[in-house]
Parts: sequence; C-alpha cells; structure tokens
Amino acid sequence: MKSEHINHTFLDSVLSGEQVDSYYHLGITSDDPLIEKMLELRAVIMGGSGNRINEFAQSWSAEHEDAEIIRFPKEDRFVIRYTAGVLFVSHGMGMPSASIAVQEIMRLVYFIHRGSLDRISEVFWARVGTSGGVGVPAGTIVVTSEALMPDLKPYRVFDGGKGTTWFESSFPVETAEAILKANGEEEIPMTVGKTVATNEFFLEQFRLDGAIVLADLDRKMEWLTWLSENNVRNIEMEGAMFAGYLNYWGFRSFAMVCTTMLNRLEGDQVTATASQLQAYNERSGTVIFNYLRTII
Ligand code: R2B
Ligand code: URA
Repeated sequence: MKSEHINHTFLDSVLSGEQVDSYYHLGITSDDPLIEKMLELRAVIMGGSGNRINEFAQSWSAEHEDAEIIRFPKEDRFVIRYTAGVLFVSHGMGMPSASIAVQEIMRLVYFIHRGSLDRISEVFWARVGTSGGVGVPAGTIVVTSEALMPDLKPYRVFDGGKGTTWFESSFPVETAEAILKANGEEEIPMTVGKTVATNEFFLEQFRLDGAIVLADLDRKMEWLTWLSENNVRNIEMEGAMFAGYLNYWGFRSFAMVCTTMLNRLEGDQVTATASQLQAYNERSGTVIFNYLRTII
C-alpha cells in the first residue's frame, strides 16, 4: 500500500477512538455494532443497481450455508449487504455518485482491518456493470485493462491543494488474467481491453439520441473509431475513478467486469429485449462469482 497516500491524520484518529467516523451516505458510524460482524471482510463487490446487489448477496449467502446477510440500515443512497466475507455495495450512476461510495467504503475497510496495511491490501475489489461496446457484439464481457476519460486521459479532479490531481488508470494485469482463467470453462464471450468512463451518458458518449445533441454522425464515428484504434472495447461511467482511487491507496487486486448492452459502432439506443438484457447482465455476475470462488 502507499501509506503516504492514506489520510492517516483522520483515519487513525478514528481508530484510536479520538473521534467517531460517520459514514454518512452508508448510514452507519464507526461505533456501530454492525462493524464487529464484518471483521472477516475479504472482498468488496460494487455495481450500479441496488436490486442487483441484493441478488448477489443472496446468492453468495446461499453458497455459504446461508450465512447471515447483514443489511445496512440506510438504503436511499446506496444498498449495502455483507455476507460470508464479501461486502456488496451499489454505487448509483456516474463517478460523482460512485466516488462517494468508494471513498466511504475505503474508510470503512481501513477501520474494519484496524489500519493493518497488510490486511487491507488483501481485500479484492470489483465493479460489475453494464456498458456500451466499441466494436464488440452485445453481450460480450469486457475485463478492463485500463480505464480512461473520453479524451483517453486518466481520471483527474480539481482539488483544493495543487489544482488538478491526476490518478493512475491501470487495472492489475494478474487479476484480469486470473478472472479469464477462472472462467475458462464458461461459454461466455470475453475480452480484455481498455474502457472509457464518461461523466455523461449522452453528450460525453457522443450519442445522437439525447434531448440535447452536440456531435453529428461524422464526429461521433470519428470519436468511436479513435477509441477502437486505441484498443478501447467499451464505454461506461465509473471505471476511471474506480481504478484511480484504488491505485492511489495501492490496492493490489481489483477489477472491472462489464457486459456490453449494444455495439456503439451500430447505434446509440439500447434496443435488446428485457430478457436479452437480463441474460447479458447475468454473465458479468457469473464471471465475477467464478473468480470470487477461487479466492474466498
Ligand atoms: C453503465 O450503465 C450506467 C448507465 O446506463 C452507468 O452507471 C454505467 O457505468
Ligand atoms: N452504460 C453506459 O454508460 N453506456 C452505454 O452505452 C450502455 C450502458
């Protein structure tokens, strides 16, 4: 871990009991008795939708002798469940929402593991999600190698200290390879490639079907072709921040596994039927569960 990047001033004062941390958007505090039930935490699995998180937790619990499912009490921002060593967390849509979930969960992980960098670094993180494919058929699973913003530059924020802070965009190669290996028996189309994460579903993804449109067909195809030539395989809305914040603390093992709902080279609208979309969605869950079973 990169200890110099961890906010020890605040987090260690919580550990020592000088102050109680309020994980405001999660709806718990560091003195909540719930925390004692999560000491075996080994993985954090995130996804956009609360329903999906609930289903994940139920399946994981069923595989582990119906292990107790701990429900976080507040559900109006994020849905959070803990069961059998895994924290399942919804993050909403987009980096502004997901960054809140990621930061508060990082604080919680630090607290649960009493600031032990060895134990914290062993926690595996994944985002399991949906995306638009770039030159791959709908239903393909993309395991991200690197997540960039729409200008193919890494995630950055305007911060109070130095102006703009840039974050690292890469995902650990070994983890991506291990995910492919764990799914060798599955007949699921899978590829490893770069992902673009945008701050807007319509404009920053160069869609022509929004209420507001800024690009035209030539500009859209020029952008999508540029992405494709640079080995981008899908577009979504959280990955660049996710990689950036986990790299910043120096987590060793994390991944993003997204299913593609359409091929953006062929259009903008998601037109697959509800049952097709459900089948595509299930694939990313299958892929991450197959990997989780190899590590937990
Ligand atoms: C993928 O799908 C959502 C938008 O439809 C967004 O959260 C994402 O990254
Ligand atoms: N999610 C996105 O962000 N973009 C798509 O095209 C599909 C899902």
